[in-house]
Amino acid sequence: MKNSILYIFSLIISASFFSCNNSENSKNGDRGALASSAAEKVYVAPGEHDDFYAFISGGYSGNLTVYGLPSGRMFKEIPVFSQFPTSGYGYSEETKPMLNTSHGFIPWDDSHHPDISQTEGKLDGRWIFINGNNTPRIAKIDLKTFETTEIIEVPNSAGNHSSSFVTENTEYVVAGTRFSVPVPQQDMPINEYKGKFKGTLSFISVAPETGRMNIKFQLIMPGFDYDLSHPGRGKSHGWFFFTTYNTEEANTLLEVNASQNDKDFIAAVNWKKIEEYVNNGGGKMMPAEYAHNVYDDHTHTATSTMKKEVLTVDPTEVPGAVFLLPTPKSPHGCDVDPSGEYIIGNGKLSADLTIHSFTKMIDAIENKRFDGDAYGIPILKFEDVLAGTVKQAGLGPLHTEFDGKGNAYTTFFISSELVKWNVETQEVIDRQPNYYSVGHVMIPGGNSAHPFGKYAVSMNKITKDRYLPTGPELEHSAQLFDISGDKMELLLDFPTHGEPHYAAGIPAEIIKENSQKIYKLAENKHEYATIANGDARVERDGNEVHVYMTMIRSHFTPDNIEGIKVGDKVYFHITNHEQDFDVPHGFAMIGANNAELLIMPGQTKTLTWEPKKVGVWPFYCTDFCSALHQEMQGYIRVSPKDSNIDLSWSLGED
Ligand code: K7E
Ligand code: CUA
Repeated sequence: MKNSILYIFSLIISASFFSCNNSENSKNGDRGALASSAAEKVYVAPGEHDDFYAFISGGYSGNLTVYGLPSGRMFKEIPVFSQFPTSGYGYSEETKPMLNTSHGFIPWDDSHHPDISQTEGKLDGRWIFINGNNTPRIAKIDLKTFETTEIIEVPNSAGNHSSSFVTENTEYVVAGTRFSVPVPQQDMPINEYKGKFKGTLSFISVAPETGRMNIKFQLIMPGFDYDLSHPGRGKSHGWFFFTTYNTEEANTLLEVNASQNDKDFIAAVNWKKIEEYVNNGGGKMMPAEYAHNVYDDHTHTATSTMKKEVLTVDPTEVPGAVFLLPTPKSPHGCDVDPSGEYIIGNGKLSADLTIHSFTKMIDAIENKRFDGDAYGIPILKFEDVLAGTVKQAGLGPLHTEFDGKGNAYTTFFISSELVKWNVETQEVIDRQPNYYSVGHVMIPGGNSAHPFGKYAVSMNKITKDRYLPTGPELEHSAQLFDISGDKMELLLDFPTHGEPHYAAGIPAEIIKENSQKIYKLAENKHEYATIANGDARVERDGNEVHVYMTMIRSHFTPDNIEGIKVGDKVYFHITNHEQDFDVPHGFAMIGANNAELLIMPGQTKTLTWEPKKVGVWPFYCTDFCSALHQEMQGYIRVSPKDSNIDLSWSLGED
């Protein structure tokens, strides 16, 4: 025990040394000729477009940000798990159901790993998936509209971290639990964790046409911490690999107690075998409660359905489906090279990188060369599956990506560097410092059979002196490298929003032509849409008032409403009648306890307002939409609760 504490201490101390060194470097940094050639490489002339989209997770912002590469310019923040006042996501009546869970309305999450849909191992650019860690959920964003269109909660999970990675035809998006818990949940002593808590690995099927998600099955695994995962591909398609730590099954002082075993495991799951088993009636339905939220582009409205059961699979009942590969030492990242042969365990407390061979693994399984079992799951022998080791590559390896040219790029958190090495020979080719303490690295297409090995983006945890100071709280910092040559070249620093963990990049041409420009008004099926201007009206139903409103440059119809009373609940259902690209209008109502709405052309959104004070209260458009934007305004007259003023409204006549 002492040893491991000392070891961790020495890692922490070396981390601070490295940081100091880096800081020196940056101040005396090599500006000049080098810098100007780097500047040219990231320069995207005014009006020109970037070559790649980068979708960078927001971590504790709960959202996903969209950047261009190589410029590092941010284009959009896509709200996913968090309420977003900028557009009204999670505030509008239409989008509130997106954030519904079995725990009620949850306006936030911690999102880590975006992954783009694939067809035959290639990025197809249809959807991007991302996990919510805290209240386990998987979200799907449609890359036509760049809007979150589906969120499914994952029951029997906690700390949904080894998520959300897709298989090579997007058959499944996978969600593994980081914290094992009682399954099903129950009231029990925490110190009875060992043997009683379980970790679930959920395989969520994705319908090929619609992308609709559905939990196909949950594998109930031993109570380890399932940290990261990646799919097999090519020869290993049909398998999925998960790193584990805390195979000690400690429930307290994990920083020491979960670092006892010399090796933890990578769990190899043959999902095709389990799929066959459940298709033939295998598995057990278990009562569960989880929300499935779906947004419809035509009704512009989300619905939330509470599901009541989930199909579970005991791995010991499907022989040949799950195996454990010993892997040093509390591995974090679990990465599979583009050929599908090599499975890399980034043992975060180890100085070496472990590379397993898929071929050797299959061979060992076929010859039944096992080294005992854990809760009935066969353990393979380390030497039997090992393809090789990258020796002393750095300190604190976290994640690895690939360039499609036979090279791997591993991040080292403690020694704060990006290390390039050859996958076949396991020799280190190059190393570049990161400013500071890198987490993930992203190469566009890095989690696919066909990466685009031109750029790598490292996402760093510590910013310190890289930018002008902004008080104690700083944005995180990403660094863009040109990886087209033998040596990596640092091109650019750019700040990122929230805490990026992973990111997913894709050549712009795969998605930009499909990017939707407007919603067609004629296809608007919203329950409260006002398609014809003459249909704008106000209706009362008890103390509920429904305002059917339209907006077009630069007018609201109606723009004056009387007969509203204190104690009413007013629903503004507003339809944007514009049919031109990039002409949203906003809507803000004084005293509303939510946010503004930003409404896209052809779309309907609803804001709720509960007036509390008598008076005449204005509303206005929040988006500068025309030269007469400042004139885009209106009034609501609010009378006392017992007044008998009739509802009336103006339709644009004088
Ligand atoms: Cu390493 Cu959540 Cu992928 Cu952060 S995780 S770095
Ligand atoms: Cu509409 Cu400003």
